[in-house]
Amino acid sequence: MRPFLSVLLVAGLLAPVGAAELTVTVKADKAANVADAVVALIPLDAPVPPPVPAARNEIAQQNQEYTTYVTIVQAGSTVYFPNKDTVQHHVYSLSKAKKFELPLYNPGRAESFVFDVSGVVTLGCNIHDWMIAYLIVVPTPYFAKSDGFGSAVVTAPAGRYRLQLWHPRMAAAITEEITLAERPDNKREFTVTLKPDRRVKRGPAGKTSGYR
Ligand SMILES: [Cu+2]
Repeated sequence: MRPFLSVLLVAGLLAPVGAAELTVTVKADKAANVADAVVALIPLDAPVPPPVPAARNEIAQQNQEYTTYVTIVQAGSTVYFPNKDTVQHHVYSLSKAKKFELPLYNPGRAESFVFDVSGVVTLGCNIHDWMIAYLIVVPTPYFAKSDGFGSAVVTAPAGRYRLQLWHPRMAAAITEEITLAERPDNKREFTVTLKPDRRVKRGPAGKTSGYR
């Protein structure tokens, strides 16, 4: 071994960095918990590990809804769009991060795409207006989505990161620098302003429409 490398090893610089855990709590103006907020940590000093090839990312169509309202994947990941319904669906996105269209396709089929540009991809279906979902493509494997308590837990190596916080109803993402210590109780709390929920309300279940 070259002396330079041994020195680095002795100094611990090449040893695996200890894991850290960060809990981000997201609240809205009136103290309500915010679910479906996206927290991503982009390493500032360390290289970004590539996406796990075996990970299966899926946004299905079921009961004429997208199964997940907000989905996060690392840039370079493949996402499948299986139709698990008994009716045909269409998928489109006009977003800069990925413009695409899957023409009407039958139950049982699953189209897939690779999403390699970071950004927000808004998904719709031109048959069912109320179907909307967000795919957030981030340049890092370290991310989490807040739960019903407004809590998102991200595990990452200790170190310095650019933290990005986003929600479909926020006007813009919040970005800040954060340093994670090698311990499980790193914490950060955000209070955000949410725009009104613009989702198209689905008609009452009993009501018939030509497209159902
Ligand atoms: Cu549809």
